[in-house]
Amino acid sequence: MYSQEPTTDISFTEKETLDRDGFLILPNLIDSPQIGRICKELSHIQDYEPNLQNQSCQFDICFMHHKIMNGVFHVVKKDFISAGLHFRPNNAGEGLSALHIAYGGAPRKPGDYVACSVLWMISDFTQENGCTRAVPGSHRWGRSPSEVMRDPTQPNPHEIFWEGKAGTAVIFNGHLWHSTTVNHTNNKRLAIVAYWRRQEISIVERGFNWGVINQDTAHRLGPHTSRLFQNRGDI
Ligand SMILES: O=C(O)CCC(=O)C(=O)O
Ligand SMILES: [Fe+2]
Repeated sequence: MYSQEPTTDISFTEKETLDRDGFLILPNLIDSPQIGRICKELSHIQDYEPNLQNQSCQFDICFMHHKIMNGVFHVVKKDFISAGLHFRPNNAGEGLSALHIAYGGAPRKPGDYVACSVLWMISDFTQENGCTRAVPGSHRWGRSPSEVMRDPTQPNPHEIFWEGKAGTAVIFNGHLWHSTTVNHTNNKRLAIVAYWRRQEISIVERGFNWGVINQDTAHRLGPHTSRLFQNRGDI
């Protein structure tokens, strides 16, 4: 299990960036040996998988990293719970997708955000291999891309690309416009995305069991960390 550095916190400037842009890119959070162990685990998983927290302790860094968890709290401002640790590969030749937001409920007032995601780059992310694109500041607009853009799969004039080395994490507001882009290389681009929700918001909103843990995982994590998930012995 990952052991965190207790003193690391998100800085004032980083909070300002998160408030203004709706995302914060933090490089070098996972070292190469750990990336290697994560890749080995992911090689057993074919495609999209919503509950990596039950698959292996190698992914625990994605919900144990002190600074990242502080960043999530800064966005949602209240107790929060996991809606799953998701394996998000972008296969060679695929990835064209519509700009979207992570939260499907009624529009929220600027500053009153109920969802936050954290994207962990497990491969290097480049524009060539289908890195994520995002529209800075769009979390403050209170509208989803499909309400504003005729075709949200098209480029947006204000979009930027999240490029970075494997081991980089991006904390992003759940109301920020973002999407995957086309992977023009012959290699799979690997990512893990952690979805977080305010505890008061139902996480079974789409009928999935996102964010549940089984008995083995609850035992591995212990009572304190298990509280980040829904503990269900029956899965
Ligand atoms: O894989 C990506 O580039 C983005 C994934 C995404 O949109 C998400 O997990 O919410
Ligand atoms: Fe998304």
